[in-house]
Order: sequence, then C-alpha cells, then structure tokens
Amino acid sequence: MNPWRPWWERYQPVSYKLCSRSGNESEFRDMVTRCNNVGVHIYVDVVFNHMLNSAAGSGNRGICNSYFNAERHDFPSVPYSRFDFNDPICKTPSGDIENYSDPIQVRYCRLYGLLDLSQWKDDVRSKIIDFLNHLIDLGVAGFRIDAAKHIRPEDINVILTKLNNLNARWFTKGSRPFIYQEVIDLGGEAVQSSEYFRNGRVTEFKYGMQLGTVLRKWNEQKMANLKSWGESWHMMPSNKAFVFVDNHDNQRGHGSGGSSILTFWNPRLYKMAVGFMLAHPYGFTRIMSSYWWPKDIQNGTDLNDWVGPPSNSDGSIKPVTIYANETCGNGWICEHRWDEIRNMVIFRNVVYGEPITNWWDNNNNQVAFGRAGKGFVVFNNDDRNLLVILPTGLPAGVYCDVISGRKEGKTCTGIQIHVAANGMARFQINYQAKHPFIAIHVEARL
Ligand code: AAO
Repeated sequence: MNPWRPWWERYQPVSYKLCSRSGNESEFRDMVTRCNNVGVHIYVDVVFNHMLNSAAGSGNRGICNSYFNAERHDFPSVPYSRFDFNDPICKTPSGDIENYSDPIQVRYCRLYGLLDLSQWKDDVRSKIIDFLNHLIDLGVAGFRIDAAKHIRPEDINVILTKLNNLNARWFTKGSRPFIYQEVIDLGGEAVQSSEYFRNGRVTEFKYGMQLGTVLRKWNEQKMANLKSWGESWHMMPSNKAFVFVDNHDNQRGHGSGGSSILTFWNPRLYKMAVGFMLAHPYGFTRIMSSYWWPKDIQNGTDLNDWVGPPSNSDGSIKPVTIYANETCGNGWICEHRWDEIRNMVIFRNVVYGEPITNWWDNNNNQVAFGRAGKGFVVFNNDDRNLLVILPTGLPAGVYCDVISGRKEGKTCTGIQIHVAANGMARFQINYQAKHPFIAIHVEARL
C-alpha cells in the first residue's frame, strides 16, 4: 500500500476475520476476557459501511490472508460478491460521493472510493449481524459504528434488533450492546444526526470544535460563555450526544473540526478542555489515547497525517512501555494515564447525575462550578492571576486538589483546599501555574 502501512489501512476491510497487526482472534479474546475480569469494557470500532478501495487490485495482501478482488467486488472470506454493493444505484460520474447535499449520494456512493455495501439487502445484513454477534459472544460491550452517516438509519436499526444480548459471564442478563454512531453533522448538509437518535448515541462533532474555539479564545470567545454550554450551543440533546475533545481523525486534520481542535500537542489547553468536558454533565464522554508521529506541516497540511502507530521495520506494532510514574513511552502518549485526565475521570464518576451548581465567572476566562455538593472545579485561562473566595456547596473539610496531585491515604500530594462550615473556600491559580485548574470532590477529602 502507498503510503506504507498507514493507520487508516484498517478502515478498508477485506473480511471479518479478527486479526490485524494488533493481534489475532485468540489474543483479542484473551484481552477482552482480562479486561472484563477487572471491570474494563471493550467497545469495537466496526466498519461495515464499505470494504476496501475499488482500485486496490486483488490478492492475498489483506489481513489473515483473506483473498480479495476489488475490481470484481469479490470477497470470498465473508463472502460478498458484486451483488452486495451499491454501484448500480449511485449515479455520480466518479462513483464516489461528490455532493453532501444529496442524501442518495451520501448513502449509496463510495466514501473515498471505498466499495459501498448494500445494508438494505438481507444477505449483507446477515453477514454484518453474524460479525457483530461473534464479537458480542467474545464479551465486548458495544460498538462504534464507523461512517454511520453513509448507512441508512433504518438499516442500522434492523441490524441492531438482531444482535444478541451481552455475554452473561460479565454482564447482567438481558443487557444490550452500547451503540454510538459516527455521524459528522456540523449543520448545512442533507444527512442529520437526529435521524440516528433511535439507534443509540451519536457523535457530536460540534463539541470539540466549539470547546477548542473557546479555550483558544478565538472569535472573541471566553470561558465565561460556557455558562450555557450544552444544547443551547446548537448541540444535540445531552442524552443522545457522544462527546470528545478530539478523535483519531481530527487530531491530524482528517474528518471534521478544523484547526480549533485541541490535542495532546497543546497539553496545557488540552488538559483544561478535557477537564472541563469531564466536569460538565453534558453528553456521554470519551477520552482520547494517542501515539506520537513526526508531524510535518507544509502549507497548512500535515504530510505525515497517514503515519501509523509506533512500529518496527516489518510493520509490527511496538509494545507500550509503562514507566514507574505510570505514564507511557516508546512513542505512546497515553493521555488517559495523565494524572489530570485520569483523576477527572474519577471526578466524573463521583459527581455522576448531579446538576451544575454555584456557577461563577469573572466575565472573562476564569470560571468555576460545582456539582451539587459532590465536587467543585475552578479554571483560570486568563493572562492574570486568580484569587477568589467562592461558595462550593461542599461539606466542610480539607480537600485534595486532584489536578496538582492526588490523595494518598490521609495525605495529599498537591494543593489542599479548605472548605469552611458555610461551604466557602479560597482558590488561587496564578496564570503561569503549571496546573491552570483545580478540582476537588468528596472522595478526595482528607
Ligand atoms: C484513505 C485515503 C484516501 C483514499 C482511501 C481509499 O486517505 O485518499 O481515497 O483511503 O483508498 C480513514 C481515513 C481516510 C482513509 C480511510 C480508508 O480518514 O483518509 O482514506 O480511512 O482507509 C467523512 C465521513 C466519516 C469519516 C471521515 C474521515 O463521513 O465517516 O470522512 N470518518 C470515518 C473514520 C475514518 C475513516 C473512515 C470513516 C472510513 O473515522 O478514520 O477514514 O472508514 C465533511 C463531511 C463529513 C466527511 C468529511 C471528510 O466534513 O461532512 O461527513 O467525513 O467531510 O470527508 C468542515 C465541515 C465538515 C466537513 C469537513 C471536511 O469541518 O464543516 O462538515 O470540513 O470537509
């Protein structure tokens, strides 16, 4: 393949065999088992809108030696044949999607030249259902449906109704898979997120784009404006929204979102964005975990946007090194292990279900809010120091700030915050401070 082993090769399936350079089926099964046993659930990114590029030729180069012939639309390992694709319906000259204002093109033409499957046919549906049910039986908890915008929601619905319940070895009997559909809807196109609501959660791409704009202070935005963060920012209902600061596409200029998207390349603002997302009740949140690549921006485009995960010269992926301080090496960024982010995940779980209370802002980029007596956060994204006494709504006590440190037994490795009997506390965040925000919650009380 040209370029060599890009990360996006796995978005061009030639069969539904479970193997890739990340491992084979028995290794996958082993991972799912070990994760489920310690309460970590696995959600699989499933690609069933399409197979590989129509111009990919033929051979056994595919994963697990699955033979394919792209020109003949022949995928015997599934099996799919030319009757399983939408070519006769697509009317664009190129056979590709040329205009996103035309829903017929979006659903029946090729995304990036990728052979477009007919999910409206029983025969295709049954192959997809078997594939997903196999994953469910191995113990996965749900799916990200790749390119869902390019599949009719009613076809996804039929497929979902035929899925097995989750594996009762780990999940309550009768549990259904968690579904989130990748639909990019920034407005102004034919296909809309709301068409997919009845199937499960839907990606809200406005979230990271708008939050990035605010934290970068572009378009005269300021954090004080986040007081109304949520549906009134033209975003979908909270109970449908699947939200994230960045994803594997828009952290490198693919997909949508543009230059406002914050990523690990800009750690200070990124931690604030992820911290805000996890502290705020809107949406179902996902955090990113990345690898480093040699970014090479020329005329605004990253020429290395294709570079895959840290790998050896034969293409095999390098293992993740884990240092004594629990962060990663060997090219792996592991944002999920950064103290601030990991501790804010705990914060989110502690305050779950509680509304926003005690909002405060300085009408600029210093803001604070609580979660009804369970937690409190303060952000300083201004170029001046913050020193303020605020009502937190928290029970009196000494709390450990989980951003500058963490609670270890009865001690705190970071800043301590004293909440008085009336719930008031004093917060100080200098504008050059290493940590531009503070978070305290009832489980981090000393
Ligand atoms: C690769 C090569 C291609 C080649 C192809 C076949 O890069 O040059 O033609 O192979 O050989 C990933 C990579 C692709 C890669 C593909 C297959 O990102 O580069 O192609 O694997 O290996 C659309 C889809 C959305 C998709 C997104 C990337 O709607 O589903 O493109 N995301 C998923 C995955 C992604 C993956 C695939 C799907 C394919 O997350 O990793 O691709 O399995 C508009 C539309 C969006 C559209 C974007 C980009 O967005 O609204 O629907 O996303 O364009 O085409 C502003 C606008 C916004 C607009 C955006 C970009 O932000 O407001 O609406 O600009 O114009």
